[in-house]
Amino acid sequence: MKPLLIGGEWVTTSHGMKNVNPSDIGDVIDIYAQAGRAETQTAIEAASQAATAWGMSNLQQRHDILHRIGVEILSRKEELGALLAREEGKTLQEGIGEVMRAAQIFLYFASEALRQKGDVFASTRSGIGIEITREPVGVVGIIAPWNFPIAIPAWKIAPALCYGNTVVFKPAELVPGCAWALADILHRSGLPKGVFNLVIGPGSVVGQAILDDPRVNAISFTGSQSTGARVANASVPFLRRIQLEMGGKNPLVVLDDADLDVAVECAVDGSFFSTGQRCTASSRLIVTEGIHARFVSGVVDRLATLRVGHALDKATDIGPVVDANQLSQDLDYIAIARSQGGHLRFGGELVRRETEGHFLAPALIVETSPDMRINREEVFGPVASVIRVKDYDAALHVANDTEFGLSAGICTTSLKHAVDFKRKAQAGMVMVNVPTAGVDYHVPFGGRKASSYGPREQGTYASEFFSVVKTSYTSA
Ligand code: UN1
Repeated sequence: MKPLLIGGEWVTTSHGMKNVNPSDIGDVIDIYAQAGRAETQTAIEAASQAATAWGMSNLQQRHDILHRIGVEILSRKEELGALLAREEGKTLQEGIGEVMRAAQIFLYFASEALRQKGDVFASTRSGIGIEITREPVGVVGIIAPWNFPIAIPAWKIAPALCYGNTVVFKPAELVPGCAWALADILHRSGLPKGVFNLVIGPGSVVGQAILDDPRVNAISFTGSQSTGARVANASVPFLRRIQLEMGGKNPLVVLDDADLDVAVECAVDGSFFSTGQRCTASSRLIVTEGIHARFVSGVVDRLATLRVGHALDKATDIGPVVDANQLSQDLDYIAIARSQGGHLRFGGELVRRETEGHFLAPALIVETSPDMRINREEVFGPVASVIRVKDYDAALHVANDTEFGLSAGICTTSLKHAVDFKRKAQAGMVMVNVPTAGVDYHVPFGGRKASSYGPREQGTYASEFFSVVKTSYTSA
C-alpha cells in the first residue's frame, strides 16, 4: 500500500483504495492509503508549522528544489507517462506529453523563483519612499481533478512553492498514482519537512477537512461547478483566498471561409483527443451554412480513421472514458440529445476490445439547437454537437449564449472576423485556427462567467493568487 506524505514522513492508514485501469478493469495499479479527517488535520498543522521558515527561505534554495523536481520528472517521462495513461486512460503519447508539460512547469517556476520583483514609488509626501513587495499567502490547499493527473497538480504546486507557500495536496480519488509519484519526487527534492503534504481520500472527508480548517489560507481548486461552489461557500466565513477553475461548454466557430482541413483538425483534436475529458474541450461546433456539409463529412471521415482502445496500445488514438460513472453520464447525454431532436451522425456506441474497459466511440451529434441540454451542460466526454447557423453574427451570438466562458475558438481566413471574435468572445481564452484545448504553460490560464473565479493560473500571473501585496512607506 502506498502511504500518505505528512510532515515529511510517509504515513500508512488502515484503509486503502484500489487504483483501477480504465482500459482494463481487471488491472489494479496499486492500493493507496486513505487519509481521514485526523490525518488531513495533521497535514494542515505540518504545513502551518513549516510556513514561516519556507516563506523566508532563500530564492536559490527554491530555484534549486523546483529545478531538481522538473529535471527528475522530465528524465522519467516515459515511465510516468505510462503510469498516467494506465490510471487515467489518456493515450501513452498524450500521457508522455502531459508529463513533459508538468516538468516544464516546474522548470519555469524554478526560474520565476529568481525573478520575484516589486515596485518602487515616490510618495506624494516629501521624504518618504514607497516599496511594493509580495509575500507568501501561507498554507495553500490544492484540490485537483482527475483529467490531468500530473499537469494540473504541477501548475498549482510549483507556483505555490515558488512564491513561498506550503501545500496540502488532495488529488482526485481516481488518480492517486501520479499524485503519489509526484509526492515521492518532491519528498526527495530537498524540501524541508511539512512544506509539501499529500493526503489521498474522498472529497467528503479529506476535501471537507481542508475546507473546514481556518489554518488553510488559500485554496486552488479545479473540478466541477457544484464542488467549486462548496469551496467558495466554505471559504467566505474565513475570508479565505480562492481560485476556482470549473466547467466549460466551449464553442468552436467554423465560418464558410475557413480552411477546411484546419477546421476539421481543430474540431477533432479539441473535441475528442484526451477522450474529450478536458474543461477546454470544444463541445459546441458552431458552423455556418456554406461549409456545414463539407465540415461534417470531413469530421466524420477523420473520426473513422481514429482507433479507440487500450491507452497503452501504440495504435490507439483515443483512450477509454475514465470510469463507469463518467461513461454512463456520456451515454445519458447522447440519449438526451437524440431525444431532443439531435441526430447521431457518428459513434456514440460502446466499443469492445480484448480487455474490459470503458471504451466509447467518439460521438458527433448534428442538427442540434442552442437550447438543447447537450449545448448547455458540460458532458466531459468524447461527445460534440454541431449547431448550424446562418452567418458570423449568428455564430458569435450562439458562441456567447452559455453560462460558461473558458475557451472559445474560431476557424476563419478572414482577418475581420478573427479580430472581431477575439474582441467579442466572452471567454478567458480565445483561439484562432487552433484547437480550444491544449494550452501553453507560461501564459495565464482561466475563464470568465461560471467557468472560473479568482486570479488566473500559470505564467507570471500565478503570483497574483499565490502571493499577497505589501506596501511599505519609509521615511529615513
Ligand atoms: C488544456 O486544454 O491544455 O481541467 C488544459 C481542464 C483544464 C486544463 C486544460 N483545467 O481540462
